[in-house]
Amino acid sequence: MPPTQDSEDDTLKILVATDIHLGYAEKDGIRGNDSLVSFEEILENAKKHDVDFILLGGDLFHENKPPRRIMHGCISLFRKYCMGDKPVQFEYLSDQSKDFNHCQFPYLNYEDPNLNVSIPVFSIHGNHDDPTGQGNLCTLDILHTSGFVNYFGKHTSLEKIEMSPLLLQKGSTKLAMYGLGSIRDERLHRMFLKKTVSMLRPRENQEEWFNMFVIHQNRSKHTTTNYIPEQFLDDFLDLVIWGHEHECRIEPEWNSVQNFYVSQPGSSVATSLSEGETVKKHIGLLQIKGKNFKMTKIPLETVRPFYMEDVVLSDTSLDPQDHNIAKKVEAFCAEKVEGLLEKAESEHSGNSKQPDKPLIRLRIDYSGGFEPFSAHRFGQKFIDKVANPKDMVQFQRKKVLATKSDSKEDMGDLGAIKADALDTSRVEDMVKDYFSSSDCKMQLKLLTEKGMGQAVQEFVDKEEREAISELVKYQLQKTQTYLKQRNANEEIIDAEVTRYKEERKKKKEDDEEVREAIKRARANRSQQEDDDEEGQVSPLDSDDNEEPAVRGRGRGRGRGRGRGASEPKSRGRGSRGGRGEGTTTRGGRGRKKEAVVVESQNRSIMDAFGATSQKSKKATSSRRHQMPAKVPQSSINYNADGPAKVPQSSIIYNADGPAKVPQSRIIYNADSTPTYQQGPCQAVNCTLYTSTNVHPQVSKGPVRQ
Ligand SMILES: [Mn+2]
Repeated sequence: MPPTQDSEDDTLKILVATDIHLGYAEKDGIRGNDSLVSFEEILENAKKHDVDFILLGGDLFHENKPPRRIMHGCISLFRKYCMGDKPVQFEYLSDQSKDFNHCQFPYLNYEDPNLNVSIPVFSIHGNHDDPTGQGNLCTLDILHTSGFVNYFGKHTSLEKIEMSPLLLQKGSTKLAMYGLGSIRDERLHRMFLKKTVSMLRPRENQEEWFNMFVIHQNRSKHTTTNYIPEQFLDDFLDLVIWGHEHECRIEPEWNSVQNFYVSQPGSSVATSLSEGETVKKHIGLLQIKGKNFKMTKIPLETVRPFYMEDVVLSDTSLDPQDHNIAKKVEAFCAEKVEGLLEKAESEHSGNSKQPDKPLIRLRIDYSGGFEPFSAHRFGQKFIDKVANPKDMVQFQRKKVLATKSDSKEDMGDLGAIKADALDTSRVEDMVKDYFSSSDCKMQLKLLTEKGMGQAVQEFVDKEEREAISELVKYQLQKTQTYLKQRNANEEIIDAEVTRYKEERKKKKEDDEEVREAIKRARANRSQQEDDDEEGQVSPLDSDDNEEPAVRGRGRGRGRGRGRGASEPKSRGRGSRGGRGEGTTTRGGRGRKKEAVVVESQNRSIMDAFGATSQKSKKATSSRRHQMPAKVPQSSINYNADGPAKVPQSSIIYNADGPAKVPQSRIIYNADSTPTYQQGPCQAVNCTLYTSTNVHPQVSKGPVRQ
């Protein structure tokens, strides 16, 4: 039933999306445009559904410094879909100059007389596109200043976060929208515990406001402190839009302890071949009327299909003793892939922009005497049919657990649990674990574990490719200088090195060292990027096309269940550097050289190590891979005459903002207590959620499934 005109006037319509990751696998000849294509679909939907505004929950960009082509694509799309004459239908009640005081133009883009905005976009930043460097800026600052986005939720104080909401009103509906851009989970966790995070509420007519919070943090428990429990959040909230986790759980989930709903839209592009990413991608049409809301799931039709299947060889009729077993195993797996390809064909959305070549991942458990086969050779067979021929298969073995019976079911479960636990680890923690639990030979003598962990994190999250090699170089240099000063001779050199390392650890010099290393890495990078302008293409760099295990998987992105594998400690140093094929040669079992195994569990770290050293060698040639020819910009029609309202050439910088900025009419009150009760509606599947005056008799079950 179409809503009546009356209710339209009172209903705020918001298009909700998070984790668009523009520029993911940007250099991949096949997948290079996936993120932009889906982004266009998202914006098309905003236009089609005639929303009041678009709300983005962080990680609009995959990289902190997105390539020019990606930034250009993004701006082109914003310009195509979000500019125009359509009037903005809601009122803004809070003080713009305060809400956006971190921005050069501290006011809303649609209130700028020089801009003609039809669909305002509100966004917080994520962990991939967070503010860094001089001026503490991020891509959203650029988009805010250029008038395409209203960037909110930037809190720079490390001691205290005080969130005041953006206050919007449409008809009788009043929305208080809180936002918090991504902060390192540990730090934010600590701040919550110290009670230094607070949310301000309008003092008057508190119960009339619908309170929504947009956050971009780990939601699932990784280690004890690197996630944000829902219980930390204020219970006066009605709805939390949770960004960062890539699995689509957009259907609002009722948290009966906190009495609010959580909706986790998930990403619009798969950035890892993990289970969470196989869930069908959606965005949401959020309608808020009074204290009620309705979240309508909109399936994304242009997302590249991704299928994953587990194969347990010992559960099949295959016999490991068979003299021809290697061939048979491979044929068996090829058949599985064919099956998935058929499925992909039959499930194609019909949208011409949805790519035909799916992502495929087979997780092959080869325990029970089977041998892995060459992932590379296997992938070659599907090079024309699959988007990721290089990393289709992942081999893993179940750990033999002495205490348990070897019933396969038991093993399966345990394996899964184990895998899950490992997957959710953060890179830093994994580095620390790796060095502290490995035997003496593996422990670091000269480098500090913490510094190394941070450098790896930087490599992963920001793709600061030189971070690790620069840290190594820098720490080495410092140690050499120290040894020279102390005239250390050969006999005492080991002891001196250890001593020096301990001293630095005590003085917490690693932090400073990492900063310095990253500074150097960045300097290197800009140098290389200049060199890249020469347009050289290095065939050696084809591994850039890989979805690297390290790319942005840290901090719980994608929930990466697929990464778990057994034998965490069994891999020697010889397994480094296997990033190129997404495979790793394992030593020690007399296996043929071509038997390659993807054991992803430590892979990201080890590959990061290996890849960095490779990168630094290669760096002088070129880091640019083939530029995909098909760029979605082609779908944008440029108008030679320009838009009707051509902006004036002279921009007047006005610190006070334009005259139209409404004065703050709202008085905030930090310690108000909510007086109303919220609860779920009766039927789980009913589309209309209400958040007031309903007793939560029907529990929607635990928040985490
Ligand atoms: Mn994220």
